[in-house]
Amino acid sequence: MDSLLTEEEKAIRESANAYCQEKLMPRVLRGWRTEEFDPAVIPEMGALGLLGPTIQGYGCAGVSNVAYGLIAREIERVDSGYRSTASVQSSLVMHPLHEFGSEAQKEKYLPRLARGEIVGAFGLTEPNHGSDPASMETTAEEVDGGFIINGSKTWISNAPVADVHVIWARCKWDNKVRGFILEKGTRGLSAPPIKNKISLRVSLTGSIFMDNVRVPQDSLLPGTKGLGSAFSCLNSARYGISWGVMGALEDCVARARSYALERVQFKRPIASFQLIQKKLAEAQSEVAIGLLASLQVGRLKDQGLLAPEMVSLVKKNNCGKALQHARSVLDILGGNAASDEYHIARHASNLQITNTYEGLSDVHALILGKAITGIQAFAN
Ligand code: TGC
Ligand code: FAD
Repeated sequence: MDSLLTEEEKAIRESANAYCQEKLMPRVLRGWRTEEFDPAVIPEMGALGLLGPTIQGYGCAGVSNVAYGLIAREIERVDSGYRSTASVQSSLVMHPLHEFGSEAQKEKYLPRLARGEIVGAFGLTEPNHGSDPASMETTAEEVDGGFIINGSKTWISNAPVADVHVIWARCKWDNKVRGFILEKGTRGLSAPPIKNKISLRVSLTGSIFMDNVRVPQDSLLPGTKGLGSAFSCLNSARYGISWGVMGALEDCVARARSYALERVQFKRPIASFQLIQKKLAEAQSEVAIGLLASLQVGRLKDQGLLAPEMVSLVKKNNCGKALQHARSVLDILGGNAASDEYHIARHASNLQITNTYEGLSDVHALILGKAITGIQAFAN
C-alpha cells in the first residue's frame, strides 16, 4: 500500500504511529483495567493535529481523507476506544459544525475542538431507537428567543466529559430532524457515564438526559435539513472506522505471529504448523484487501465522488473481517488468550462493538441490499 501513498501521507502516518506507540500504548492496560478515561489524551492528539484533520482552516490540519484514515488506523492499532474518542470529536462533532454550522459557531468551537481544549459528543441513538433513528422521540420546540429540548440519548461516546453535545431532535414546528449544540452545564442537561462495559473500556460512554433544556436561537445548526444531515456525519465516521479496525487486526496478527514463533509444542515452534500458518495467512490477506478498499474509497472521497454505499461496503466488510480474524488468531495464544497482557482478547472484545456501532453489520447489508435490488428491506 505504501506505493499508493503520498510523501505527506507517509509522514503523517509515521508521526501518528510514533505518538500512539510511545504515548498511548504504555497507558492502554491501565485504562482497560480501571475503565478510567485519561483526559490528557485529547489535548495531546490536538497538539499533533490529529483532530478534525481534514478541515481546512479554523486551526485544523487540512489533510486528505486518506491521511485521516491512516491516523485512525494508527490509533486503533493501540485500542479502538482511543480511536472512538478521536473519531467522535473529528467526524461527529467537528464535521457537522464545519458542514452545517454558522460562521460564528465555527469560530467559537472549531479551533478549541481542534486543539483538544474542549471535547464533543454526538447524540443520535436513543434508548428505544438505535438502528432506526427516524423514530426518535427527542423533540425541539420553538419558544421566544430559542428552543426547548426534551428527550434522552444513550450509548453516547465522550458524553460524560463533553463540553459540547451535538444533539439530533425532531422539531415540533415542521416534524424535521435537526442538530442542536448543547453546552455542558445548561440547566436540565445531564450526561452520566455507563460503567462496567466489557468493550471499549478506555473510552467513555454515557447517557444524555434533557429535561426542558432551554437553549438560545444560535444553538441550532442552521444547515441541518433532516435526518440526512446526521447520516452525512456517519459517512465520515464509518469511513474512519473501516481503516481503524484494520489497524487493530494488524496488531493482532503481529502479536500472534511473534507468539507462534516463540511458543514450542511437540518440539517445534507452533508457527511451523500449517493450521497456525493458515490462520495468519487468512487474517493478513483480509488486512491487505481491507486497507486497499478503504484507500480507494478515501481517494474517491477526496475527489468528491463518494457514494454512501461505498462506505457501508468498507465499514461492513472491514469490521466483520477484523472481528472474525481477531477471534481466529486469538486461538494461537492458547490459554494465554485469557490474559490481557497479550492484548489480542482486548482487541477482539472491542471489535464486537466496532461491528455494532455506526450501523450493525446487518444494517449495512440492508443498505447494500437496497442499492442492489432497489427494494428497501428495513420496514414494511
Ligand atoms: P432513509 O429514508 O434511507 O434516509 C433518510 C434521509 O437520509 C438520506 N440518507 C443519507 N444521506 C447521507 N448519507 C447517508 N449515508 C444517508 N443515508 C440516508 C436519505 O437520502 C434521506 O434523505 P431525504 O432528503 O430523502 O429525506 O432513512 P431510514 O430512516 O429508512 O434509515 C435507514 C437506515 C437504517 C440505513 C439508517 O437509519 C441507519 O443507518 N441506521 C443505523 C443507525 C446508526 O448508524 N447509528 C449510529 C449512531 S452514532 C454512533 O454509533 C457513533 S459510535 C462512534 C464511535 O464511538 O466511534
Ligand atoms: P437495535 O437497533 O435494537 O438492534 C438490535 C438487533 O436488531 C441487531 O442485531 C440489529 O441488526 C437488528 N435489527 C434492527 N433493525 C433491523 C432490521 N430492520 N432488519 C434486520 N435486523 C434488524 N450512538 C450515538 O448516537 N452516538 C455515539 O457516540 C455512540 N457511541 C456508542 C458507543 C458504544 C460503546 C456503543 C455500544 C454504542 C454507541 N452508539 C452511539 C450507539 C450505536 O450506534 C447503537 O448501539 C447501534 O446503532 C445499534 O442500535 P441498538 O443498540 O439500539 O440496536
